[in-house]
Amino acid sequence: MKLTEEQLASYHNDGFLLLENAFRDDETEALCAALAEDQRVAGPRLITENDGVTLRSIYASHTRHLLFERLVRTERLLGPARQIAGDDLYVHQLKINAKQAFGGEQWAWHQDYIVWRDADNLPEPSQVNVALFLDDVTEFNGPVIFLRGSHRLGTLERGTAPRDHGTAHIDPDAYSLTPAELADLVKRHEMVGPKGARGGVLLFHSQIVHGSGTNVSPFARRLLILTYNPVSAAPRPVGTPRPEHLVGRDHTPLVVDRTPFDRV
Ligand code: HL5
Ligand code: SIN
Ligand code: MN
Repeated sequence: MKLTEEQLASYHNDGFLLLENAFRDDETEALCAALAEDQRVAGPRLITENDGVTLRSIYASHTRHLLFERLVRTERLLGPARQIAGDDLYVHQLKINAKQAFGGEQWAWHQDYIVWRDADNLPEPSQVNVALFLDDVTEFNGPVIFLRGSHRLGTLERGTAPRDHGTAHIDPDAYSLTPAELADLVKRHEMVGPKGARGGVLLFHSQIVHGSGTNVSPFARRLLILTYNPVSAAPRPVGTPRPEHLVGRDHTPLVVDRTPFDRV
């Protein structure tokens, strides 16, 4: 899979790009089965919703399960991301946001890079997010919503963000835009919520403003979000880094793996 000049231009202009039907149903099913196994083991990489029980996010499945390890090296994800970044890449972060049926909670409006800059010392906003739809994404189950072109605004500084990030996952709530900022931004940046069948891939820039609503539907919206970072923009260690399930420490350039998923 190679992005066309048009697709690349569209990514650079909008800050996101949807590639439909990148993975087959049997492949997303295999990934969901692996996810079900992975989420059985308790630990700090599991994040719950406000009820303290329901799964909200799970981090770093690629460090525990062969299928996810292969996924981060598939040509279908790594190829487009490498074209966009124009550099060798490693995995900065991989998470699956579970957004469960009847109540998967919202993700506040935010930009990603500012969080990784402050918490992890990432030197520049050169990350490429690659989101894989593990379920059909519709207007009903809380699609990610972008402000088109807002990645070109640079970093929207937050006066209120915490200084000490400790070792935890950071919920975008801590970096959220204010209602007044949002109301102003939408005058120039249209809201778009790319939707599509499971197996779709949504590429998005680490500076684009995004968020998503509560899932009030009977359909889960499991979304795998893989963040690649250029090897040349790996963070220099300062202080105590956040744990490896949040911030990848292996900065070796990823090489494409062509092994099919049904050979696991
Ligand atoms: N939860 C991530 C982290 O690194 C940050 C957010 O959407 C990504 C902003 O802890
Ligand atoms: C994110 O901000 O990375 C997650 C948004 C979502 O899962 O809806
Ligand atoms: Mn985000």
